[in-house]
Amino acid sequence: MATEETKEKEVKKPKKTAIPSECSVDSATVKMIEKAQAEGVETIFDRAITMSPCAIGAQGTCCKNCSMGPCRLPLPKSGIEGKDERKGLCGATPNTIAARNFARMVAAGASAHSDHGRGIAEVFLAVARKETGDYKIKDPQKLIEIAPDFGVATTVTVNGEEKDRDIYEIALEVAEKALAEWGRQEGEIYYAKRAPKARYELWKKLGVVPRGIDREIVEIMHRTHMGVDQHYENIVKQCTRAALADGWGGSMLATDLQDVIFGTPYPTQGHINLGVLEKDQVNVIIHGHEPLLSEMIVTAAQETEMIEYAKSKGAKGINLSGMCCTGNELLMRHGIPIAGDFLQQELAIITGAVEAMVVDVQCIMENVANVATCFHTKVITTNPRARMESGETIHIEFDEHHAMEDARKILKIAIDNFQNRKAEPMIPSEKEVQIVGFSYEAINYHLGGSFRGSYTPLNDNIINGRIRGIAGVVGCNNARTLHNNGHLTVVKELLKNDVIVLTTGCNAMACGKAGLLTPEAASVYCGPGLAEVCETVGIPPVLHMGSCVDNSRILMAASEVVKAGGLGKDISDLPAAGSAPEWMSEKAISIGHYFVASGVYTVFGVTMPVGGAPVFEDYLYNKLEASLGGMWDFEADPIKHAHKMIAHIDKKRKALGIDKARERVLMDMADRQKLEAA
Ligand code: NFS
Repeated sequence: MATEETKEKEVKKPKKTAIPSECSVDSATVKMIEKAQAEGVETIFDRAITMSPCAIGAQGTCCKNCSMGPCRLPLPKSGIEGKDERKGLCGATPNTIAARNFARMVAAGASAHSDHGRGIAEVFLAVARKETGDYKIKDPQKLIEIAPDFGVATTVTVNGEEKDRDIYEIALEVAEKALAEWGRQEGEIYYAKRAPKARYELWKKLGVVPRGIDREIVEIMHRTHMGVDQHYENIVKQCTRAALADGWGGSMLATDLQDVIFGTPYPTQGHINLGVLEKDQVNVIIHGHEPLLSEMIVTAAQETEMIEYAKSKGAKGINLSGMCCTGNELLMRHGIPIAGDFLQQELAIITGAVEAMVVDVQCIMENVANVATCFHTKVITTNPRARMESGETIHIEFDEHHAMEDARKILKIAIDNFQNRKAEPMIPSEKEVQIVGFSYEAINYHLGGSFRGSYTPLNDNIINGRIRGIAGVVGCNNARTLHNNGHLTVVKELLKNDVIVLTTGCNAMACGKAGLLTPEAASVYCGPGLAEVCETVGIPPVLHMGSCVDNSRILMAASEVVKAGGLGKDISDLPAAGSAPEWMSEKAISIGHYFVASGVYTVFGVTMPVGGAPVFEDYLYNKLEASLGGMWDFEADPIKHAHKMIAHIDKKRKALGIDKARERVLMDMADRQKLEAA
């Protein structure tokens, strides 16, 4: 029994804290963790030290889908010899349990992206109906391009003469059809046909073309209920439908409709890291995922009246910056700086310079509200789906019908808070420049030029071996691994081996902070072939394609590469691979699975919650390729991770018969070097 003295010691014993330099490879992050610890403010990095993950959950073999459990089926330390006898009370095997858990992650991830998409579609409908004056159709060209996918005509014949239809008329029809995609009970989502023909035919043959988005997600929840689907292969089949409904449905609709109302991104310059905060200005961080309100905040922050109001309170102006994917959306379209990635959200507040953190949905840590109470920062929640119990948050509910009014109200709260700073802020100096905005339309334009927009030059350079292959490297940060290290090591290793990288989400932010999103990075980090191509075209070797819903842009880019010819008939024929080196969210699992289902070999880092079910694991990592052409893999070591991707790319080059071309390119280089040395 503890004596009074030992009890006191226990209370006083300082909590274990993280060692800042071991938390991140980003110096701004390290500095702010040090500041947090000096001021006694706990962050996620400390909690990752004091709390270990559950070993059984991490294996994917804990079932809590009924009240007879949780049934926990850890893999015996000695492994399985002979028949695997493990089962839950109902008899569910580790494979059934891990597959169910995996499926529920797909369902949650697909829901997050798709519900975001639904929100955009609803606002788009309000715009088309002219119910809101705050939003407009900013990119009518994109609307005209997507309308045929919904079977909506863009012209009309009057007295034998073909005329353009009114843009709002087109918008209304597209909006109604788009919104109906969520509730579609039969048939298939419109965008499935955007995939290369061979892919679409394969999906048809396998019976996995999604019906409605909501329907596929609901069906996962049904099948994973106690006592329903008890075969991991059949569960994965439903994962495929739901994930495809996300990638080629909810996410792709979100991307397209956002482009129509906010503009399609084209290359622009922006800045990134905590150094974008301004000491003398009112700092407002916009954090989350839906750009609906944040687009209005951008407009409101430019109003003279608002700037004057900020000045009247002693500030030099209003400084907006983004965080997570709302940040990516604003960066891509307006060049608004990004203050940081997922793991930097608490740290931004710890600078003491943030007047308001405006949050909407997804990837918002509840602890930002607690951290904010140690400083003057106001945390403002704006979405009815996302409120907070912790801290002292303010809720201003966003409504598209009075969006500008909401935006002004929020900015006023931030401005009024400027004078409440508790101490001199400490803003790290780190701030990198980056070139962003590579929508698949922009890549088309950049590679082919304005008269000859096409992916052909990219294909030519893949065929001739200067570019070895294409990688999509995406996904989150994870406090269980060295922040940004996995992202940067994987990406740099790929570049060194002449693999061009397409990026989104928090990987894009890691790359931006490390200076990889500039054309100049090509000569520093790339192999000779890729460097030559990037230098000739004037593009960075890592192309920032946007937020996580914008992974749909990667699907479109891959489809365009197939259509440009010479690299096979399907996405699965391409010398390409996917990766999420530091993933953590359920959205990443949904994305991973729609990449796989689209024919991409996809490697995840950190951990995969399937290790406790070896048969299911083997199905995902090996067997799935036979049916889908793509498959999952896992590799925690970032160098090996990159080399698994490169090996797959080489396998595909060989199958296409273009492996010899690369040998010639390498020989050319060696010969050139020999000449130079002589
Ligand atoms: Ni994607 Fe973007 Fe980042 Fe992960 Fe979260 S912000 S939606 S989920 S953490 S990449």
